[in-house]
Amino acid sequence: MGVFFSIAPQFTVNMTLKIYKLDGSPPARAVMMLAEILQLKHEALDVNLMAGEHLTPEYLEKNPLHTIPFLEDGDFYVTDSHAINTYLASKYGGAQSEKLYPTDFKVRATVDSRLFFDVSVVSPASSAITVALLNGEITSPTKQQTEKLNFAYEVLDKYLQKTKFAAADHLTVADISLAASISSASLLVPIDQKYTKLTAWLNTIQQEDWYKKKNVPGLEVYKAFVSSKLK
Ligand SMILES: N[C@@H](CCC(=O)N[C@@H](CS)C(=O)NCC(=O)O)C(=O)O
Repeated sequence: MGVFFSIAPQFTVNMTLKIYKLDGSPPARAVMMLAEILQLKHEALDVNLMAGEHLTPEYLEKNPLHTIPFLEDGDFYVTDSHAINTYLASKYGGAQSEKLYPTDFKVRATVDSRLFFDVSVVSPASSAITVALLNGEITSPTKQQTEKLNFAYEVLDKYLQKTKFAAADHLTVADISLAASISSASLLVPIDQKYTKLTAWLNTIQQEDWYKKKNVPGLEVYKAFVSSKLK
């Protein structure tokens, strides 16, 4: 009876998906990696932050926070890479949805906690250094900045002692966000080899085609910037 309705409308790929991004931006790369994993049909639009394209009245009307990445799904808007990725995995993940963003309350809470760990610990520690380099305030990370990133590495290494990936024994959206952030952070403060689980996890992720295609090119852009500033 219900067989004729087996293709749920929420899994229909919407041709109007637009992703505003910049390859050098770690959170934008996290969204582009997930879009690649899901083979999402979308339009990728570069937003030149240096030219202030994120501060135009049109962009601010849609995204008052003026950040990238930013998602437009028809007339529905999502700000923040973590919110974008949980939305995309839930709505367009199809058969991969349950693995990428599990519905089990406890597993989902663990995925969310790793995503918030990225938002509240890893990304701020990394971007504080990037911004200070950009403003010419530092030419190498300060002791305190280095300690903050090392703390993030230590915590993630501990999580990875419990599960093969950041939140479970399989890849979830948390790994995608953390892969973008940690690969970028490691250019600022190298990951000490003593973090064996973290090093092994990053090595595993670096083998993935979606990582090579959607993280590596932007990481190279970021690396060129960092190398031009670090002494
Ligand atoms: N938590 C946000 C961070 C987004 C963010 O800060 N993006 C930076 C580029 S990496 C940006 O858009 N900066 C411009 C601005 O904030 O005006 C996310 O994950 O999307």
